[in-house]
Amino acid sequence: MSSLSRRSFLQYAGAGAAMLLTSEKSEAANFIAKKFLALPPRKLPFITPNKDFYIVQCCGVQKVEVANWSLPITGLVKQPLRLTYADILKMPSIEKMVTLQCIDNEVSGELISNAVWRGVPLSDILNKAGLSPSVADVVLHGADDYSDSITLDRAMNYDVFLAYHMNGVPLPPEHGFPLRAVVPGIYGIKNVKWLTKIELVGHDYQGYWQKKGWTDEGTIKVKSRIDAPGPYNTLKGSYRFSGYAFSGYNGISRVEITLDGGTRWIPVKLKPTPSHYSWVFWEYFWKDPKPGKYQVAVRATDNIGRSQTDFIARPFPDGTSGLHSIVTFVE
Ligand SMILES: Nc1nc2c(c(=O)[nH]1)N[C@H]1C(S)=C(S)[C@@H](COP(=O)(O)O)O[C@H]1N2
Ligand SMILES: [Mo]
Repeated sequence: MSSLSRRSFLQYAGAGAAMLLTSEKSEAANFIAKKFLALPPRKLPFITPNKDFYIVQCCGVQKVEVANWSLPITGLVKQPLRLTYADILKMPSIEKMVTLQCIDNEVSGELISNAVWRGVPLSDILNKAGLSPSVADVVLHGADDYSDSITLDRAMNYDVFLAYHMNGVPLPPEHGFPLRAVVPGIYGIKNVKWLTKIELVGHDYQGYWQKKGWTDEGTIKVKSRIDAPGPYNTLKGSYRFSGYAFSGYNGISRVEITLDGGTRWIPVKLKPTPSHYSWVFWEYFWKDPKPGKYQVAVRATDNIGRSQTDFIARPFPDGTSGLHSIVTFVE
């Protein structure tokens, strides 16, 4: 494996990191890095408590009263349906651990969290209504006039569900109470909150973000991050690196770390993970490192062989890519 160019590494902290990149070899840069840019490690729980779960929406948190709420299933159906909250709670439910990530999440970013969701498979609800043969897309409408769609194929897969519980309690208002879509493997955009209507249409539907040029597919890209140490820290000796890797719905088969800017890649230890739809935590014990300055990066591969690319992409139009890289000093 050839050495990665510096351009192919993403730096952690905006302006300061850019400055470091351009004058990386100078003592002054080292001084600046050590003095000002060191950030503490992230210590993440594997399941994100609801109060810490990231929140993103276009148009503010919607307040929905269950008493005034019901969910119509309309459009190209044999039998239009309207389900109350009580109807939905009575249906057979499934529970899955699913990590959610915003399409706007940087490779080193915070817009990703993991929860256990309970709800009703969308396919059960669609089958209740009965599908016309011409259905192409299932449109998910939210109380904020937000909408997005998934293909009928995807919708009929049993892992797509309408969730009413998050980590064992009713959805908090900011996460979509009373009902939201959970679509494993697809960025947050299609995990519509505050559902008000499910509509079946015969064409390729363009939702809120698609009308602004964002992806209509939304497949999550393989990504990994270094959470400990934070960037620009000085280690005093042996150190346990840690972080996460995430692939959407395929699980993670391998995470590798480089301590020398990409010349040599070393497999790290993956922690047991109960769900293919969740992030995977990894660890690497670096024993007796020699004093110096190190360019550290990680890369992940999922269970269907998709590898994290070093190609740097901005969020628009279909999500970020690149490698998360940090500078680490050893004294
Ligand atoms: N109704 C509605 N649902 C929405 C959105 C929105 O703006 N309105 N934003 C989406 C986006 S971009 C993301 S990343 C996820 C975030 O879900 P969370 O706030 O529960 O983490 O909600 C999605 N569902
Ligand atoms: Mo998002």
